[in-house]
Amino acid sequence: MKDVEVTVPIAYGTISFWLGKKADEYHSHKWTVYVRAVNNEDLSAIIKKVVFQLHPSFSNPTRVVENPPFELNETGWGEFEIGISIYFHPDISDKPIDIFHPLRLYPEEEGSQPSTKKPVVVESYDELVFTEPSEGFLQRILNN
Ligand code: SLL
Repeated sequence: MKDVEVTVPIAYGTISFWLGKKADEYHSHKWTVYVRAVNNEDLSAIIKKVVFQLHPSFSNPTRVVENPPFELNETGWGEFEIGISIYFHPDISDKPIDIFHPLRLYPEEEGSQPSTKKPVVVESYDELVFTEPSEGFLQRILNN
């Protein structure tokens, strides 16, 4: 559709918890990396899959999530840049969007003690903009 633009605000980020007594050398934290709509709506009308690229120290570091919620849970010991590739349904775009997101496990505030209750959260916002969307795509998001 000409002169139509669809803008979808998204949030992506990581949330991590120190495991406290349950921590061991290689699994000191549990964490989640996610992509979601800012209004928490279901993104599956738009997103076909999200590929999370983890550090090579993880087994099977390329993780594909094909259904919502587009998130991944893991445990680990270190901070690294997570690659996030968002793939769209074929009638929307054949170009994935590639994002890098820093996984943080340790709080940045000086003097803060590790806590099993207070997560370390890093969240970013972005907008997906689709120009001249197809009829099918518009129908799907309007009926969503
Ligand atoms: C560092 N540059 O040296 C970083 C790399 C990698 C973290 C951190 C693996 C966990 C698992 C894991 O946490 N890797 O083996 O399951 O600090």
